[in-house]
Amino acid sequence: MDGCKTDQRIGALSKREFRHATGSRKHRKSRVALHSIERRVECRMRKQKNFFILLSFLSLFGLREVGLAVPFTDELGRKVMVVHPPQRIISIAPSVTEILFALNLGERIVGVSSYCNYPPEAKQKERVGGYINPSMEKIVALHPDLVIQTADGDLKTFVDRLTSLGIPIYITNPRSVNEVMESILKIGAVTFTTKGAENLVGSMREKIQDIQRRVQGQPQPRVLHAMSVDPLISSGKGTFVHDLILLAGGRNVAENARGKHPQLSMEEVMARDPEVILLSAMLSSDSLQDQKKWWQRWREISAVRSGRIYAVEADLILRPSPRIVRGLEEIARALHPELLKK
Ligand code: B12
Repeated sequence: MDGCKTDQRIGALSKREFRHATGSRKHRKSRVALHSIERRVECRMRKQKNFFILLSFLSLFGLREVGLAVPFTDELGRKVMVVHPPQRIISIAPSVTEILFALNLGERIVGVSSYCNYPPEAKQKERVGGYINPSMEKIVALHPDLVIQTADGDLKTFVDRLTSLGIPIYITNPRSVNEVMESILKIGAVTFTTKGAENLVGSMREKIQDIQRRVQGQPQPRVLHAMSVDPLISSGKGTFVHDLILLAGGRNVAENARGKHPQLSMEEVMARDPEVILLSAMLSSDSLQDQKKWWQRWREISAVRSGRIYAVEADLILRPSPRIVRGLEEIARALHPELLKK
């Protein structure tokens, strides 16, 4: 008989039945209390036992076989139910695609954005549109059991529509180098590849610390990051590019500008007088040669006069992915060429 049910029935006894069953008033009190505690403990133990039997059953036969979805909270604080483990993943951002491949999940990816070009295998995957304008129809047609995208762009309506169709979407939102690593760990959790994610982040941390050690105590040049010219868009405080500049031993001249991705006028750039300019064209079709030439007209700027304008591969520093450590190395080499020879 179920102890929990018996407990409830005791509660349902009439006053007379109760007195008859339990003897004198004084003893009754303590006996009833003891009895009820025993019952409750017995009930709890039985429930726990059932729970452990269920758990061992699930781990033996796999949570997926019984179609169990596990709750997660994404990086915007949204609740997402993810089937264990997801088998048909769509990535809507190059950074997410790089993370999934680094976690050996390439075979489970059924769709990527048209900007996902790394690793080369990513180019063989079905394309679901741009990273800020993905195609709802293409995504739905691929029957994903998990979609992962970034908070970049204005995709709230898109996310709401997809959610209303019952497709789980996990949104990443890393705004610092630490958050990039945290985000990798969270993607590891959502895809049930926690160990792989921990190893990946561990090796990223080691490389970051190594670079920090090397640039420690060195002069810190004033740095301008330009992801496009005309308009000149830079990276301000609250971005992982800002962090990369600091970790590489520089000072970001755009740190006090308005907004995370401030558009700077040439007057503002001249007033901040960068000693190093880092160019990383947002789109690979933008010619870096043309950009470098464009800067030559601003001889008032220290970096232009001394020829310290460096092209840093955009995919290494504009994507919050494991490859930012290679981007960091490139930036550190540009700022301290004597310390980090190739
Ligand atoms: C700044 C910028 C970046 C920044 C940050 C992106 C961002 N946060 O928007 C960084 C450096 C990370 C970046 C990277 C890339 N970018 Co970019 N980027 C831009 C740029 C110059 C400005 C975007 C902007 O103003 N963002 C500010 C606002 C929109 O973002 P926010 O501050 O994060 O705020 C939003 C979110 O918080 C969101 N939000 C808030 N609450 C919620 C809730 C939910 C549910 C959701 C979903 C969202 C959400 O809404 C807010 C307002 O819209 C545009 C060009 C342009 N002029 O638009 C290109 C642009 C968006 N980038 C582009 C590209 C190609 C890239 C890269 C693929 C380049 C590369 N070589 O890899 C990478 C991909 C990054 C990745 N994750 O893999 C293209 C996209 C083309 C397309 N059709 O998809 C654009 C349009 C440039 C271009 N001319 O082609 N980019």
